[in-house]
Amino acid sequence: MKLIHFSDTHLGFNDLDIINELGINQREADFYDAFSQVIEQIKILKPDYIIHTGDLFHRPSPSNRAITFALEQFKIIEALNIPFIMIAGNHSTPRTNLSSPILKIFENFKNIYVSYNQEYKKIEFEDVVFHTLPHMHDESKALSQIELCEENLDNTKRNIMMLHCSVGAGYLMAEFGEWVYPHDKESLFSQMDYVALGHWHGFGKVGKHENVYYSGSTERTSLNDKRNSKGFLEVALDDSLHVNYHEIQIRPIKTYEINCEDYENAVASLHVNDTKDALIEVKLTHLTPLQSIDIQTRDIKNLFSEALHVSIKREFKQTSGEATLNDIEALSLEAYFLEHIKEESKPEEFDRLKGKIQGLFSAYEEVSDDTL
Ligand SMILES: [Mn+2]
Repeated sequence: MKLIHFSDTHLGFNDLDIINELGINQREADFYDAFSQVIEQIKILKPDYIIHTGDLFHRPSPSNRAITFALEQFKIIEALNIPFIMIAGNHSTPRTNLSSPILKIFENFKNIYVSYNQEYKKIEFEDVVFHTLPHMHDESKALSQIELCEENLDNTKRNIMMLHCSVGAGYLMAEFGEWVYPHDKESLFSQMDYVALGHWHGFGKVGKHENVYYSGSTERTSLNDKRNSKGFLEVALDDSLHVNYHEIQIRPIKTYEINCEDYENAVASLHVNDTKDALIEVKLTHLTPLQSIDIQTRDIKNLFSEALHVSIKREFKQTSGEATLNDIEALSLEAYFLEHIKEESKPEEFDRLKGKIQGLFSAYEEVSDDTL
């Protein structure tokens, strides 16, 4: 028996305010592209079942474009005549009953089976039972649902468990309302042929359990996710379990550090090749306040002219001996800042920077003065 396991596709996610030639947010388009790649691979690999372990959409109420895209893709999946089992993740679970669960839109597809009501659901076929546990808000209810799962084990068939949660505290995503699977119920995993997990965005087997896997997400929902490999799992369940990770093509992310104690040399020795269409993060370290004025964001961005996006983090050098700025009655941030620069720099340098600072502050005021 062959399964394709994928997860955390976060359709509708967007970021960075970059619009592509079709008028779509580029990062949003990247997520659609990643999803399509998995579907293309499914057509080739022809599994017996397809499973998705949650966070199909990024939001409980996705945009029209995200819903339209999903319906187009599920029409393709439907035509393959392969059962597709999907559970809700925390991102697709509404927090109140005022909103209807989005996964309900797939109820009328013949080959698509959805589990989303914060309840255990047994989805049964001739040779296999899928024990689905979608995202749960309420931990005591979750426990009763896990017990239902235990009672429904079927020794005459394969048993596959599907969950969207953190197993232990090690796989938390630092999001609101995450579900942590109870440690004393992990023993249930060994009674399953395979445990498919969603929520954690990296691929991996979970600790000591030989049959428990996160497939990871198909794209990165944060620039803090520096993984350059995303994909899906091909799971073979014959005499033994074989899990094969397939990588898809995603936009690369690269990080650079420029040590400003030796700025010129640090810039000269940067390896900026292979940055075409990439997401770039540059960390300026050991900055002094004066350098921070001189080193313009534009200059750094120009070093990576072919990149899709460059984000810059500025880390200041720790200084001892705080100045006497507390004594100054600053009339404005500009005056306060100018006074600080005056203390920190030589007179001729101060004259040069003064104009620049005033220019920056006036530009800021033009932008922020939208109250009129
Ligand atoms: Mn997720």
